[in-house]
Amino acid sequence: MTKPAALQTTFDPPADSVLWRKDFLIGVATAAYQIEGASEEDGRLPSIWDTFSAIPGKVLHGDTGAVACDHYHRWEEDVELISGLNVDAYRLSIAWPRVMHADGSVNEKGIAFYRQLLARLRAKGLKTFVTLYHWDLPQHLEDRGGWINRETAFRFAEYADLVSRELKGLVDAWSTLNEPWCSAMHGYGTGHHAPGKTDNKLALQAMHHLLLGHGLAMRALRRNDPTSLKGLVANVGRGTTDGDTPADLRAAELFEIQNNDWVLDPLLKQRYPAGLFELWPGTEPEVQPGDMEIIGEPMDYLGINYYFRTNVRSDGAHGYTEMPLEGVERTQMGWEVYPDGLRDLLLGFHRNYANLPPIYITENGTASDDAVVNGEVNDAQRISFLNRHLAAVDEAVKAGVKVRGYFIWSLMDNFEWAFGYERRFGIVHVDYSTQKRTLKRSAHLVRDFLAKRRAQPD
Ligand code: IFM
Repeated sequence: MTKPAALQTTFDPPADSVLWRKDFLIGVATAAYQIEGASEEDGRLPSIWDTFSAIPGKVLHGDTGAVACDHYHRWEEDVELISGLNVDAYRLSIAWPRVMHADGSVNEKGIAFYRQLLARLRAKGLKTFVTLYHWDLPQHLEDRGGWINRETAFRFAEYADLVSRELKGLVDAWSTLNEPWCSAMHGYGTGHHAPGKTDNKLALQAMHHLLLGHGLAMRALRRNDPTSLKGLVANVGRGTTDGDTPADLRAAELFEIQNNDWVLDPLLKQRYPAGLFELWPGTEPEVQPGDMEIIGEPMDYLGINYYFRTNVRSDGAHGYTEMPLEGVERTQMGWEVYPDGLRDLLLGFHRNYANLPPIYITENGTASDDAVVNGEVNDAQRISFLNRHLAAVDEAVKAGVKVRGYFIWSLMDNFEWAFGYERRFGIVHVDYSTQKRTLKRSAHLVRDFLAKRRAQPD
């Protein structure tokens, strides 16, 4: 499926690129369930992903996060790995079921793990970007309705309160949620993710409670840790059409309303976009007075995760249907490589939201079928992907969008949710039978570029 392309295999941004600026943060990212393993250790409670991945047929090859990259035991080696890449920052997530008992009290062993990890990262001079919720809801909360239950938003705020009291001073930037679109849509709409429900109306309600939880958590974070940055990480998708009818053009708009505005409008305009209910009539969530003001709590930054573009056409009714383009470059996930989409979305958000906070690209990267050959991993497609997406960010910055940094997804190969361990997103290869980490060629190039940048006079 991947179109053979002339792949760029060096990493050498032009002299006027924002990448050379030392205050433009470059980092790598991971998430707890995808790398930690140790799913039953030190009092960690089961999460919805432990339950979901144990159901036959839900995850490719029956993979689970029980061991993953064994980061819980290998964190010291992994901090050395990150620090050796010369990056400025590391983005990680905290496992809610590891740090909070079911009665709401702190699990001392769980919080101690993150305290020592964050302290070591800081000691190495790395900035810490910490996500509170990257999809691993404690199972006991799912048993009471999960994100369909309004109460979960309040439990989330209590969790944010506890963690920010415990870890205050060790975090440079907090993110409340990672990709609420995926939690709501894949968790409750398509059912591809835990907890595996399949009803768009539930997805709309889950989204409302996720966003309400975000707003309540923002207030707790601000109270407990006033000097850190606070925000949310949203995944966004570019939707275009190769059709030429007004209905096709509207289909592309509806795609972006569903994928982007559904999350960004409530956060930045305190309302859901009307087009969402044009697409899915009768799915309006229950909203209580005051909810939208809580959701619209001002953010210090917005995290943007971008991966690909989707081509759509009108479905002949009120919606869109996906029409994959032929002859385009695709990744191991089957996703189209489309760097212009990142630039265009950033420019669009800049135009559309007067109160858009500064942006960090909190995830961007690609999966490829990488293997170690004679001790080396030549991930040419990833090198080309990173070069072109970073160039797109540079274009957006030059056009006036305030982008402050960029995180590669991911530091290392890990548990790619419903695709298990088959899909490799890391710039570091992981051999899951030995847990050996091997720097891919992309990691060598990023490391060497950042060493050169550091050596430049200020
Ligand atoms: O691996 C995921 C990550 O957890 C969330 N954003 C997208 C990545 C690639 O699918």
